[in-house]
Amino acid sequence: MDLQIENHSGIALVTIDNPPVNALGKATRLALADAIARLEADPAVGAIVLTGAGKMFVGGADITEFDRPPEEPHLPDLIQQIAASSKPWIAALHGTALGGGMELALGCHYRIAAPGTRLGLPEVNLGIIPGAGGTQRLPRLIGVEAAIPVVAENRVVTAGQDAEPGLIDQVVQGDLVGAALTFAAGRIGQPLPVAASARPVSATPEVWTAAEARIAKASKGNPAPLAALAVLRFGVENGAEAGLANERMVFLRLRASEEAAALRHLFFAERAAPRPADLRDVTPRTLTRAGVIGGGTMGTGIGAALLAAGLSVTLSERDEAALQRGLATLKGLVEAGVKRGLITEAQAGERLARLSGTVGLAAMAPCDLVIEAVFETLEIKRPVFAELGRICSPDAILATNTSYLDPRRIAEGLAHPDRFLGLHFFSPAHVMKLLEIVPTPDTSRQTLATAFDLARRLGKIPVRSGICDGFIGNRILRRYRAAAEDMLRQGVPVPEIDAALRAFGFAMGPFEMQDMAGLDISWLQREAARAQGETIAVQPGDLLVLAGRKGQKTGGGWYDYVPEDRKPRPSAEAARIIAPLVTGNLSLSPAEIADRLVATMAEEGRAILAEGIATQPSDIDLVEVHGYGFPRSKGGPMFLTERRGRGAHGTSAGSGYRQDQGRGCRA
Ligand code: T1G
Ligand code: NAD
Repeated sequence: MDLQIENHSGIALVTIDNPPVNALGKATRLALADAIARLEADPAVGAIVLTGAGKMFVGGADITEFDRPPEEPHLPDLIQQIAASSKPWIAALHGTALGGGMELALGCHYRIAAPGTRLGLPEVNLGIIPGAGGTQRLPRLIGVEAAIPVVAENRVVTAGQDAEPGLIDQVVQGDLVGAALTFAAGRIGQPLPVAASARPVSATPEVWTAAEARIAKASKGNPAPLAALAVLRFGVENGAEAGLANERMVFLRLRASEEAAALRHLFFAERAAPRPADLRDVTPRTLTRAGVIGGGTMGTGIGAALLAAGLSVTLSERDEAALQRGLATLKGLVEAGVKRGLITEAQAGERLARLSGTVGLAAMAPCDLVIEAVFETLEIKRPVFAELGRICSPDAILATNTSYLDPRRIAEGLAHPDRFLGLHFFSPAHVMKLLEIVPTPDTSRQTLATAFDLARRLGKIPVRSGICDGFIGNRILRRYRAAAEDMLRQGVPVPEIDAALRAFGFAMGPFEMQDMAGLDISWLQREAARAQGETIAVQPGDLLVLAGRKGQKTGGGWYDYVPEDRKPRPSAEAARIIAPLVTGNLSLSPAEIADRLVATMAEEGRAILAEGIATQPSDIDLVEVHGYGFPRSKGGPMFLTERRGRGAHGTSAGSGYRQDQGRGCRA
């Protein structure tokens, strides 16, 4: 369909109709180009109302076209034709007007909006900039200071709330199109407003300086936000015509960039994640009452996430003292949201009203979901589930948050095992978006579909994992760390390895990360395995732990630390302790260090795919980006090595990135 045109007493009503988001794909642009030309030439048409069918105005340009060269008609040209029209164009906005959708509205002479309509220019999230006039028209409508956060910082404004004056001409309750037609009727034959691009605009040097510092700090390896600011400023200082030409040039350059390709890859992977194709025919159960067992680090974070998603939460602990500690921690997490301005006091109060505590498991009986987060030992977890199996209803979903234990062993003997699975949250659980969903062979499709639906309600990125040691993320983490320690043994110094990974885009390198978490955690795991008779060679980390260097918590690990300062300082003492295990004098550039470690992650990812533990490469990228700090602007290890394997840039072992590996996940 793409576009419908109706005539209402000399006013043309143009409705963009391209489900699901009215994206401005080529067919829609062709229909719009034809409509613009016909309506401009039709003497019977005195004004035009432009609106969107369905739940929104327009969600943007069609991102699926961005892997191909741009095709005519180009959106900025169509918008320029509307802006230059001799007849008034009135945009009637509802739902969302994002990216090219907002730019289309900015090209119109007037904008009428339903209250709550969201307008934004999220292009920078995709590694590009607004490419259809937004960087030039918006500052001339609402001022530079108001425009910068929208153009370069992904700020969304809402009609009837904070949409700046000058952006929305009328906010109308009820019949939006009717109000827009009436508004249009009053503009027929009237002088048109001064075109947005022709309006004066200016800003003080302080505005640019403050914006540049703020945006540089926040943009984390994504060049688009600063580019958007620079393009906006260029137009202010050189005029709209030059500004529009410059915007187009910079947009096309970024559109073809590796960063933009990476961010588009994640955009589509993130939207597909909560709705796996093989579960779309299953109706998820409705969950309202959740139980959380264990009020420690994870249990309190999980409880806060469940409260934020609107469920009631009963927190269970071993004894009253532990329960009070857990409830206090959980309340603190909710109240921290108020301090940080994320929620209001009233919202915090409403959430805490849905929180209760109990000692033991009896109060879990009415829950339709129970998530266990007790100590990481089978001897404690298994009895918890055995008792839950007796107490809870047969269709209550029971989930373990275990990191490393085999869920099948935790559920041994459990009544109705079809409703059991692993839900592996990441710490802090109310912040980290990744959720590894780990079904057992007995888990039903409805239980699985309900878990994915829960993830969506929690605002998480769910990834299905088969059962193996560490599931997807921790298995790759172990391989990554081992590769870094191999590099260390070959002679590459610890600080150089960490610096290379920070330069690549990680917040910290593998050794800094270990110092933060504590070297003793993995040392204890190795010692336990050795005690079971497993042969594990002495690791550099063993020598450090045995020398009392467990990381930040002991004032030293791979690095030295001074009290009250978490800044890692290269340690001659650590180097001396591990020297017996350093046998080479390998020297690598930062890019070679990062390439080798990313290639190792991808190699483990390919093994995970081959074993059916993960269903598709993009799931592995989501795990790394949302669970382990892999830089978004690189797209993930599978994406990056595939692009390099195709010679996009840099060097790296094999590609191995094949779409649709889909072997189904071995539960
Ligand atoms: N292009 C193509 N497909 C899109 C799309 C888009 N812009 N937006 C969404 N989809 C797909 C999405 O992948 C999913 O597909 C389905 O539509 C429903 O999406 C010139 C160049 C609009 C707020 O960045 O933020 O304009 O999985 O589940 O929850 O300067 O989609 O069903 O197969 O997210 O109702 C700028 C991106 C583009 C907005 C709707 N615009 N989209 O949310 O639906 S660049 C954006 C969103 C641009 C100009 C530049 C959201 C939404 P599938 P959904 P939703
Ligand atoms: P924690 O030690 O902080 O908390 C565990 C809590 O469980 C304690 O408060 C303890 O009192 C309580 N508990 C123990 N037995 C109980 C019982 N029978 N009934 C009720 N409460 C009981 O541990 P944590 O870090 O929150 O980890 C919990 C689980 O989550 C573990 O399986 C762990 O592997 C997993 N996990 C941890 C992380 C992490 O980063 N900490 C990340 C993901 C998953």
